[in-house]
Amino acid sequence: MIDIPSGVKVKVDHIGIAVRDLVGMTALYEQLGLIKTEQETVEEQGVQVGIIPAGETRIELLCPFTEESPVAKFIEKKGEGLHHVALAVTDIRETIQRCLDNGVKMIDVEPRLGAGGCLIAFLHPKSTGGTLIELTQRPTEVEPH
Ligand code: CMX
Repeated sequence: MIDIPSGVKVKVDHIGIAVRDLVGMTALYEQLGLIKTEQETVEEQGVQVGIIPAGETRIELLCPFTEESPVAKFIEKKGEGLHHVALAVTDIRETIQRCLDNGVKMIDVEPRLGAGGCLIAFLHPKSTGGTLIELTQRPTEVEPH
């Protein structure tokens, strides 16, 4: 059994959904009563992100604007749909190390800067039964290293 330190709290930070038509999909969610509050361009990932709060979590609609985007490659290969699940962790470096110690293949062994000043790291879908999992640590919980 894996030894999880006491006090570790994890929740679903957001669910990333790959879309071709950000405007059309935003309208669909608005019909369901979920309203997009922000839109952000993440140049490094080649996506426009529509942020839709949903209770304690949020839905992020990911619309690629370049063919080089990992999301564009995903849509080409698998079609639109669930792209990743992001888990909010309190200590991302500790979580990465625990994953590595247990043989999980990480895309990022060092956290990098994501949207909103969060530190993020991805687990490889080959190690997770096919779901891309993102770890994210909010800026308030980011400690200087
Ligand atoms: N969910 C599940 N599987 C995925 C996936 C996803 N989101 N993206 C890729 N894969 C799978 C592919 O289907 C492929 O599987 P098979 O080998 O069985 O066919 C495998 O992963 C490798 O994919 P690939 O198309 O050959 O692409 P790459 O190896 O170049 O990259 C990956 C794959 C996951 C390493 C890359 O997409 C990546 O680094 N992703 C993390 C970054 C990212 O997705 N950013 C967008 C998020 C935007 C944001 O939150 O801001």
